[in-house]
Amino acid sequence: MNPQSMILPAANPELAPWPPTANLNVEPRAEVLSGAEVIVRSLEQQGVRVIAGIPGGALLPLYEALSRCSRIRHVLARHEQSAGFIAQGMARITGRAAVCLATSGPGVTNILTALADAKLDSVPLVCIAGQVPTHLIGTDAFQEVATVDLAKPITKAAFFASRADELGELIAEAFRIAESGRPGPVLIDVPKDVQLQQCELRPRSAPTQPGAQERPPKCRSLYDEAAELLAKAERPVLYVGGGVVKARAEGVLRRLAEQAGIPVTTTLMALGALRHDHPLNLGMLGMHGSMVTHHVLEECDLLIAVGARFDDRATGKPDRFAPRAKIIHIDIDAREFGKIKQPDLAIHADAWTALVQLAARIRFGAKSRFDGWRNRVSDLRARYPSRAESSAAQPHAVIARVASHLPEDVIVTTDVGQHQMWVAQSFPFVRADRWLTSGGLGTMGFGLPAAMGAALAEPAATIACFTGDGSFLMNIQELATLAELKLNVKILLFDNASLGMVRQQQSLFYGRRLCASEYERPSDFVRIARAFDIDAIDLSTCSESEFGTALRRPGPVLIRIPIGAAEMVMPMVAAGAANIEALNVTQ
Ligand SMILES: Cc1ncc(C[n+]2csc(CCOP(=O)(O)OP(=O)(O)O)c2C)c(N)n1
Repeated sequence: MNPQSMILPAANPELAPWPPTANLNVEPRAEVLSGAEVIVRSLEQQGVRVIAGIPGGALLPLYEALSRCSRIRHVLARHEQSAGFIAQGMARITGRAAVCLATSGPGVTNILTALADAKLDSVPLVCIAGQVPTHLIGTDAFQEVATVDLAKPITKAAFFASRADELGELIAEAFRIAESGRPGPVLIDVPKDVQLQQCELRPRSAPTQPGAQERPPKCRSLYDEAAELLAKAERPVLYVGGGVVKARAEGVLRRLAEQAGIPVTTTLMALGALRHDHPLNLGMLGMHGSMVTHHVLEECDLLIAVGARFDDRATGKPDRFAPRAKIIHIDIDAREFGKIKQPDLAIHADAWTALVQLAARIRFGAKSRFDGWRNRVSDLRARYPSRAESSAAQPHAVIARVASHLPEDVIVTTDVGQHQMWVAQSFPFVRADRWLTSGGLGTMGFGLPAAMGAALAEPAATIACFTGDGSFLMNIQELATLAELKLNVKILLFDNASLGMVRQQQSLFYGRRLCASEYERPSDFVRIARAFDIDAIDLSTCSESEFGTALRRPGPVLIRIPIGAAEMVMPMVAAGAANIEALNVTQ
């Protein structure tokens, strides 16, 4: 792993050190703590400063301990799913596991979506769930659900805490698992009586460091093989996924691409890994990717997949994806090899290490070998300009306008639907680690709470949250939390009075039979936001200077942007089709 990416727990001078510095001559004294106090201490030891959650009976001992003996800031979300997404926002920005809390039963079932979302997008989270007292487990007690059973398939690990004295180890282990190798969410289910149980606690040794384990084997000779494949190739392409962003390997990616002169296409998760205007950047591939990418991949003879998992949205029909290419697949998670496409060479490594090794093997003069290929790519670009470049299509034009008022280091979040794809296609991304979208699970309702989490992690940043009216309604209650916290979140609400992406699919693939995709009575979002005490304006009635001021003034604001219901995201690959068969119609 890139050493720079190992963000160690931030030292908080305000907090008493724990464990106390060991005095080797004196037997360390055991302390008597409750399970809840052990949890709080352990979270502090991991450097946690902010957590999000909602209390309930089964979690009240933990909340009592938080208020009595900790300076950890608790953010009271208005729905547990949002608490999970707030934690995701923090984790996606810092790269460290963030913490969310949910009480037993409905609190847990509400937060599961955010955990599943974190699993598919490899986001490190630690969720602490309250559980009914041990003696009631299995009795269908009030607010009892089988939390660990529910969480297991959608988390990296799910633990049940049966004793207070094991909580310290469990929490350290949860952070280690969440952050090491391929990151992901971990849940700990803690019965109420275990939170109340007293235990003797001896000071532990130093906390484990993130990424300290799960090191993939050294595979030096495989890099030589990769270099040989590249030396024999004539039309190589780098296919870059979220693993590059997780490993903070964007710098070395650029170096490799430039040294060897290889065109780069990124997945939705890796947008910005190469600046949007970099000459080697082909743009996004997949269902709503650029036509030029589809054509380049059709002709490519060596695909170097780095931290990408050949997701169906990226590949389309897998056997028609990059059909002429040999494949080198580099991934931190060996389970990805051959899952969708059989690689000719698999390298089990984190993206940073692998790209450094490959870059070191680029032969002098390699770049000029691919001059012809780059010329061909330029021809294809001219033949298939992206829609964002070629038209003043309303959504793309609005996105460009929004971007022109935002700082270059803006953090961008989205919800799910057409607006998400328009932003993916045309926002001028310069940094991938400031792009937060629900890629794997595609969860409507992600955008606003994730933006709030990002703002909590980086209070000085500007956060632009692009959302659709359908998605926004799924976690609209968080406007209350936003008003309370006054975070610098700009909500760009694309209002087409419909579930646009569903409407689009019905229009294209279901004989234009629109069913349950249009709102009969659209909501008045400006009034709703104002009722929550959030400033709000409507782009159809405000001047350009009001618009710019709203985006630049610190603090939250909602801007309603009317979008024609018939607007479509193009190109679009139909489900089951090959990417090269993408539709590219204009309504
Ligand atoms: C929680 C959830 N439910 C349903 C879907 C299926 N779905 C995908 S896009 C979409 C419509 C989104 O509408 P909106 O947020 O208004 O965005 P638009 O497509 O109009 O830009 C739906 C219902 C989903 N992705 N997530």
